[in-house]
Amino acid sequence: MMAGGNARYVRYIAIAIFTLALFYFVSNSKYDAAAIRAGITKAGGSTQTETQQPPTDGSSGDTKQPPQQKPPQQKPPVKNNKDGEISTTKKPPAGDAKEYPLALSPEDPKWDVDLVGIAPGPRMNATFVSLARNSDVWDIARSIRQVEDRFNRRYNYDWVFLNDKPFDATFKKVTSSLVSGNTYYGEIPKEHWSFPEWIDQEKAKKVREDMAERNIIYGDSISYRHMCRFESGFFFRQPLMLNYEYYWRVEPSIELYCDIHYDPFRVMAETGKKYSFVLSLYEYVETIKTLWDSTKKFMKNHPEHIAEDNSMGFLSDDNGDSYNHCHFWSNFEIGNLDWLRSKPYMDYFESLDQDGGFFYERWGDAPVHSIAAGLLLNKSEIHFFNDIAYWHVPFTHCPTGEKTRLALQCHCNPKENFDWKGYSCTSRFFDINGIAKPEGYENQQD
Ligand SMILES: Nc1nc2c(ncn2[C@@H]2O[C@H](COP(=O)(O)OP(=O)(O)OP(=O)(O)O)[C@@H](O)[C@H]2O)c(=O)[nH]1
Ligand SMILES: [Mg+2]
Repeated sequence: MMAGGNARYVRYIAIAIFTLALFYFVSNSKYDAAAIRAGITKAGGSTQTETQQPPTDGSSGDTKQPPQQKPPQQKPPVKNNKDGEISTTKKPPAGDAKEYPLALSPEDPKWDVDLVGIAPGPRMNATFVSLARNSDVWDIARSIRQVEDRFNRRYNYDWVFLNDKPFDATFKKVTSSLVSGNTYYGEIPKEHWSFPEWIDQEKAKKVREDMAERNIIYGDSISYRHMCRFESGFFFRQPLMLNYEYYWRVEPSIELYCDIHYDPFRVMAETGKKYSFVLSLYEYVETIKTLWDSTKKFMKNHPEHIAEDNSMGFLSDDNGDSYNHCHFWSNFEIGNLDWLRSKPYMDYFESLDQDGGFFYERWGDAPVHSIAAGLLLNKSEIHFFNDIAYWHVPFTHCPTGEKTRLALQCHCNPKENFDWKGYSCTSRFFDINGIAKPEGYENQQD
């Protein structure tokens, strides 16, 4: 009994020693492996762990995935450094040279593999839209490149081009090569780009001559007037536009200064917005002398169209008696086409069109859209996109707040931000909506 008991103790001790030895070797070998891997990474080579991750933004096959499919993690981690500023840690892409051969010309394999990473998530029924002449081709090309680089290369929304003349082959070739979505080209019918029969041609001519004498910008232009009327009442009714619910208007020679990280169309759809802007200002009074009188007449004739919680406070300082000339700058707009096609908007446009101010004055589509949005929509349906940094000669919207600008990799000069300067109406928009102004706005007032 005693001898059997001793043998058991010896066996227990032997097992314990063996287990300890095993644990020692295993833990030691783990330590070695970690140290070696760290050494390789520093030298710039690849490791097992890294090659299992996606090589770079939008690796091969990504472009063919439906947008709903979740793509690999694409953003490098963002972290705060010692000073609390945002910094982005960027690693060189992993993958060996054999798997990713240098592609120096379009004929080489994998030429366009790394350029486009498709954003996950749903797409809205939306399109970009540009009214342009054939001669605008290089200016619109510049705009498209900006929009694609900062946003659409990851979303691939369509682009509709409209013109009062047929687009030529160069225009189509250049623009379709730049747009990542489908491109469509529409010719505007004559009735949407001409004088309505009720316009007194003599009277209209005298106005143009008078405005030319007084050096009112575009005052003597007939085509500019057709353009303003078309943008006010017809672009959303073109057959190509009937396919869509949301639009984003893009003009030639604009700039986008920051990455757009989310889908603005989706913001519109999911938060019930119908109209949006990035810049607002006072209209040149000489061009819209009787626009408010016409608007008041419309309000009287159609009280049923005026929204209960409207933005009259943005448009008027005396509760609607007179217009303060504030408007959203319509060379940028993201909006809902169904709203523009709705009875309230159409009744407003037709009432203005009958009054003839597109030709007897020089009413712009910006005040027309703005007054319509201000009166026919509830406040909650109008959105200010602080994140979309934008320039159209001569004004800049550069997001207020350094944190935002760094995170969005903006390249605009914050000093040029127009938002809080005296001639902007954006401050008023914040006030009537009870939105707190962003930190630092006081330093950008002049
Ligand atoms: N097809 C066509 N498009 C036009 C015509 N006139 C203007 N446009 C377009 O209408 C939009 C507004 O015209 P712009 O000339 O940019 O007018 P603006 O923005 O008031 O003035 P700018 O300071 O010159 O930009 C742009 O997208 C132009 O390309 C025209 O006669 N035909
Ligand atoms: Mg323009």
